[in-house]
Amino acid sequence: MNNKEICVVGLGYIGLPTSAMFATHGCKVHGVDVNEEVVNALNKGKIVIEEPYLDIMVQAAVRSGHLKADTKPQEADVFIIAVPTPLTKDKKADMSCVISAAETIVPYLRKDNLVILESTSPVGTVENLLVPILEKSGLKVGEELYVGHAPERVLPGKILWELVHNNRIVGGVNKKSAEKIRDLYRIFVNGEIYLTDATTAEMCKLMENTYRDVNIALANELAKICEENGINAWEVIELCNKHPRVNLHQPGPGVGGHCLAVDPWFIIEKSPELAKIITLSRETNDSMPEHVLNRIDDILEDIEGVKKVTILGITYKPNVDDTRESPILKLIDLLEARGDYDISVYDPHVKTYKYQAKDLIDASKNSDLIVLGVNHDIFRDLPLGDMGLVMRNKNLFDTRNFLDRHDVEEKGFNYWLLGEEKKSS
Ligand code: SAJ
Repeated sequence: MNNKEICVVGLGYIGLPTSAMFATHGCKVHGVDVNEEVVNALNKGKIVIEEPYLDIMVQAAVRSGHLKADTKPQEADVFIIAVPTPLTKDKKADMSCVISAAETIVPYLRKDNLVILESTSPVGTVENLLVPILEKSGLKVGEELYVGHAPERVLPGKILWELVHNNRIVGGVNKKSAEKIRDLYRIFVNGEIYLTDATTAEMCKLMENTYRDVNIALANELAKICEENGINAWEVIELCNKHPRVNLHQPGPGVGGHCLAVDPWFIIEKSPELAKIITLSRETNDSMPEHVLNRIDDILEDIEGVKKVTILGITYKPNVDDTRESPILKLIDLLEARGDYDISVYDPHVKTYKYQAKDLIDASKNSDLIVLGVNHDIFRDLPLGDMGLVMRNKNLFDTRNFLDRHDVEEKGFNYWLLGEEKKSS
């Protein structure tokens, strides 16, 4: 089994780690990407994305001769499609990459091949979109060509660990397809592998991220309600979660990333009339940057003229360099649109950004308010004493309940918290 030849189409956040995993477990992996920069870098043992330890693993795989890349597929035992499925402007799944990936592999398909879709996709994609394209090979799907869906479940920042240890769901167009996919992933997966049909696997993947999105929306709604009622939402959550069957999530400035903010729309697209809670949750989470803006307006309402806001952290979650769908970038757009805010930003994880200051002191100069947007570890011990010296007004708004209120207040700041009464304590 470990000497399989595998062709992986799409060398991004999922395709590349998966390729490296198979290659370092003895398989011969032929990676395919439309981006020549990615292909050339990979053939030199280099990567263009940031993920802990992935560079070392890719280098080892390329050096051993088990991993190489090209812009075209080649014949193999297994084909894995791991291309993006982004949202269009009107919140529909853009399946163009899956379609073109499937079409490019058709000429290379042989009897007894296995084709696996890893990309997160709307329900019915394997049966109604992928299979009809693969049938152009002349092979009978389910008998001569095995097909299924093996959605990834890994958390950016922990991808390599989670690829090995997470449980996986594998859905085939028939039982034999699912079993073949399971046997393949067994090469490196230590977690359980559960078999089902392809359509159920598609729905499972979408629902996992939707579950999280809906629960975060509930926490964000609680935060707004607590603000109105003079209660601290974070204390409510902590105490409620002492109940053995309650697991309230964390409120925040919104939900970002390429998964939670996207996948629920694939369900809404198919069943708009029925997906009521899911739609409302998406809207609730998308409303959070504006809610944060309103809080900023309130905090600074007594200041005449242009006000300066310093934003710490612009990524979609802590300790990553990824800004896709970041709610803090949406907040910055809203501040810009107001017209009477000067903005400075400090995020050491992001190399270039228009308002990026050179350090925390530079970012704080003449500022009226520090907004803690992302709870990066590096912000745990802020030099608030020094920052306060160069600020015009010493206000701090914590959108993540991350900083120590007493420490902030001891340094002479007014402390404001998302999910708590609007007045400073
Ligand atoms: N967030 C909150 N409150 C919370 C938890 C998260 O506001 O209580 C926000 C974060 O700040 C961030 C966003 O949600 O903006 C998403 O972060 P995340 O770490 O929850 O998820 P992702 O998007 O990085 O990865 C998710 C994971 N899915 C689940 O945990 C169900 C991952 O396992 C999936 O593989 C990935 O989506 C994917 O590719 O689908």
